[in-house]
Amino acid sequence: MTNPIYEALFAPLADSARPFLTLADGSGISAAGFHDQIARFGHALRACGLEPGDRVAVQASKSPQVLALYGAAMATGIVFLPLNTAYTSDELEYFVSDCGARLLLVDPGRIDALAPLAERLGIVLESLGPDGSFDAMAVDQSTAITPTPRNGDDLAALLYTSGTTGRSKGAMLSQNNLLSNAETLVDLWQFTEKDVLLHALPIFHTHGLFVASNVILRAGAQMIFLPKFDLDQVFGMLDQATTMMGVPTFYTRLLGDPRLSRDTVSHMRLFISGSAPLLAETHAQWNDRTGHAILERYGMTETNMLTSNPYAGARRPGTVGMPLPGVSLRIADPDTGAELPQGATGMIEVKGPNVFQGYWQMPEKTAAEFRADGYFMTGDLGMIDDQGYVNIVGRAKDLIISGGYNVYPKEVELALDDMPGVLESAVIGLPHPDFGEAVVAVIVPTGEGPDTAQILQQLAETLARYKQPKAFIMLPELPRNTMGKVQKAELRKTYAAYFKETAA
Ligand code: MCA
Ligand code: AMP
Repeated sequence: MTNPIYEALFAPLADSARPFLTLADGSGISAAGFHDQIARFGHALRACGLEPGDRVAVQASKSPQVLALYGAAMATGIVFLPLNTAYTSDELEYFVSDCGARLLLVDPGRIDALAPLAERLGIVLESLGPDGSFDAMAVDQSTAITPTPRNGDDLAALLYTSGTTGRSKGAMLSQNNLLSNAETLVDLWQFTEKDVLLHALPIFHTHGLFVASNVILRAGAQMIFLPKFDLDQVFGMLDQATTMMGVPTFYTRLLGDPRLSRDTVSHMRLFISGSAPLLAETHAQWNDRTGHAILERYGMTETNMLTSNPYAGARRPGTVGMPLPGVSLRIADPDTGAELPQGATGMIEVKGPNVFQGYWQMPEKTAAEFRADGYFMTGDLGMIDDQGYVNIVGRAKDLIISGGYNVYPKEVELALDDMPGVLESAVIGLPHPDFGEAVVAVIVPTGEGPDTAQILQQLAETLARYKQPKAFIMLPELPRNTMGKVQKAELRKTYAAYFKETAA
């Protein structure tokens, strides 16, 4: 094969009149029409001077164009770097300069604001989407493309994940990492060309891009491609879908809507949840209300998907199921790496064709997260029960997952500690009815203490909105152990009911 991922996922779209995408306004894009766009974009990438192995970064609103750009990057061997649209210019600058992107594509309305950044970094800046300058460059290009030869170990995408020490790391994903996982998931979840996936996830992270889109492409299926998760749009299109993938917030919001009933979802084949823990309570409510058992699975940016509840067997609430075929998963002593007996709790460690190639230009960080025998340490604490189901029981990493987005407390604390009126801070995740966990800043003030409105205003310049605290708690001092380490677990316990109480 000349270019495995292109051949397996995108080439089959060419010359096929079958529907591929249905958009929120009801209009459709055929498989062949989408492939034409991939080809045109591929030529435009080459015309911008990009060579195989170069990076193209994109921070643009969800659209078929962004998905076609992904296909074009795969066809031309250019490394795809999608970025959360919530990132501020400061965050964007770090990612783009760290990976040495040659081209940055953004929404048309952002060109003026980002022109100085592009000039400073010496990168080409174009706009993507309707009226985009990149689209204009592509419009007259050929709809036939010869893919650039690649092999399975070549880099396909770079996805940045925040680090516990503050600096984000670019996870390097090869063609085989992505393709092997898509093939496994298509088989396991029994996707076929008859499926229509309701796609309301963002496409700048693994869940919406690689799990959802790659599975659909590999299965030759189609998607209802919504710009974001919006209850009215979801209920408006659900009758045309057979499957949906979402983060737990999708399911709790749907449960909060009176339109959800057995009737509205009786035609659906499968609901899948991931990216954050799905409460057993949500699983049970969904089952009662709709008759469907949500299938929960678990993965990471660095590894794609790792485990899944079974398609045919029992989907057990509060568990993430069994390791995927081809994935070796063990529970190990976090300090020594020694494998622990079944039933013990320890670090979840994994190995398989889905596990990434390392962090971009960070060999020491990469080495620090792999054991000598090649297992990757996920930072999640788990236990395998007597029926082989993996239970995630905690995290060895200091991480908050809010509505499926990861927030590393250290990054927020570093920003807070620099602010006037803040002596020190501890950022924690507290249970939240909508986001699962919400970011909360516990602050030890100096003097009269900080003005929280001013803090939020200042944070808005540097941190994406979803990373900003949803609440502030002022304390005279932080609880510490005898070693002087802040006891975040104690803070989480003390304020566990914070959002329940504030909502009451
Ligand atoms: C939006 N806001 C958030 C979040 N999203 N705050 C905290 N956490 C969030 N996730 C902010 C908005 O900026 C806004 O702030 C306020 O909250 C309310 O916005 P709302 O309109 O409710 O937000 P939304 O547009 O409905 O978004 C909520 C969402 C969205 C639908 C849950 O966050 C989402 O699509 N999440 C999916 C994330 C995802 O795909 N993760 C996969 C990562 P204000 O009004 O104050 O300005 S991949 C991964 O984790 C691994 C690999 C895996 O296993 O999948
Ligand atoms: P990310 O770095 O965005 O790829 O997030 C990966 C992390 O999300 C994992 O290490 C887990 O902590 C968490 N995660 C993903 N899926 C699940 C799930 N089903 N249940 C609990 N945590 C999950």
